[in-house]
Amino acid sequence: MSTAGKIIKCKAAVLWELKKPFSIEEVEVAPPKASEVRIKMVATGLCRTDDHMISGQLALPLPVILGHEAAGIVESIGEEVTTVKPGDKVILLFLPQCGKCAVCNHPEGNICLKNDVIVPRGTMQDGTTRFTCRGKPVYHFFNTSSFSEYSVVDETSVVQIDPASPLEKVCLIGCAFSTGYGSAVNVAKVTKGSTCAVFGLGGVGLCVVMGCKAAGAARIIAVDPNKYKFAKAQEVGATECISPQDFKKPIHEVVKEMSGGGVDFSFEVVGQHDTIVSALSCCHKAYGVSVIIGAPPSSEDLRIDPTLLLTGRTWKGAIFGGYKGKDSVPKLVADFMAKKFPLDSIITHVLPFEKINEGFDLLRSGKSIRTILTF
Ligand code: PAD
Ligand code: ZN
Ligand code: ZN
Repeated sequence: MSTAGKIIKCKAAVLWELKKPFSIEEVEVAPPKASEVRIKMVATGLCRTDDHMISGQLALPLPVILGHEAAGIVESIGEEVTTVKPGDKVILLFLPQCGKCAVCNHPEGNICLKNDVIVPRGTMQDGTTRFTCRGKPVYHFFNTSSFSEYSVVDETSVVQIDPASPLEKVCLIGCAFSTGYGSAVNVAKVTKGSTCAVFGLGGVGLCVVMGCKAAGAARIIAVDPNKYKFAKAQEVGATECISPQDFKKPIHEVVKEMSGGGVDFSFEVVGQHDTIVSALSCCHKAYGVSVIIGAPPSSEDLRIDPTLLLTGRTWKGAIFGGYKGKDSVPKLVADFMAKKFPLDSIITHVLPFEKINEGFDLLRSGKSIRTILTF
């Protein structure tokens, strides 16, 4: 029997309070309104950004259903939806592409002005939510909320992909892969024969390494205090792996010495002020480019010595690897299907959705790269 137009009761992982485990609850998911799409989730990755929300490092309204790295199947559509239809396989886009705003119409930049990422409201465009639990409205997250068997998103936050693609893998194109890979190839524009340094070898950092390799970097210096990550980093292209704990001097000095004065491109993929400054300092003072990817605490300012930039360095940052989602995600899925890059290397665990708290424990203890939850 069709569920279109009806409220769906299903399971979701609700975060009622910061720093607490998720509670698996029965929620009611209202039908999509005009320009909205209801999706049956198939697979979602666990990203550190979700964990930053749980810990309070980034601010958002509660209670909330988190999750933003996901793939699923369209269950039903609201009026005026034209780009997807029931039954389509889709990837959710935590950065929307409305196609109409100043950013969408500019060749560079991808932070569509309809985004709910920079200052999250946790609602649909009309200011209301589609989730209810125990009689209370529950907030959305990044307009995706993939930690639920069903979710409602704006049409601008979802894109159809190749129906043959394995959703339990390509869900990573919804965040980690595109963010990391795009930061190397689109944002830094890594050049052939260059030397790169990558700080942080989680799911996103390893995809930066893949992007540097694909762009033809000759050396990729991978930095992480957790040596468990080194084997994976080498598997995807790192040429040298170092831990800051093995040196007495600051890690940026070590990287500068290793690269004869500074690397061409550096990437911060941790989300801490000290590593942001280390990454900036270790790129060459005259022509180095440093890219911030990690999400630092939203309430704190960072002070740096402006001379670091005066001598010629370029300091950049990007969300979702600079990709405009609706245009780029289907192409990245096609590239994955053509075996142009691997996703298996970064998937260390696959768990049923109900084991979400176990998945986050693995991430926090440094024992996983990406955990995929399947529904
Ligand atoms: P992760 O927790 O899987 O990886 C972070 C890695 O950093 C781990 O391997 C840590 O061991 C390592 N690390 C910790 N301290 C240091 C240090 N001092 N020096 C070097 N490495 C260190 O996270 P992730 O890969 O899912 O995400 C990484 C960051 O990127 C995180 O802040 C997340 O919020 C952010 C992110 N940003 C975007 C974006 O669009 N900009 C997208 C997705 C994730
Ligand atoms: Zn993410
Ligand atoms: Zn837009």
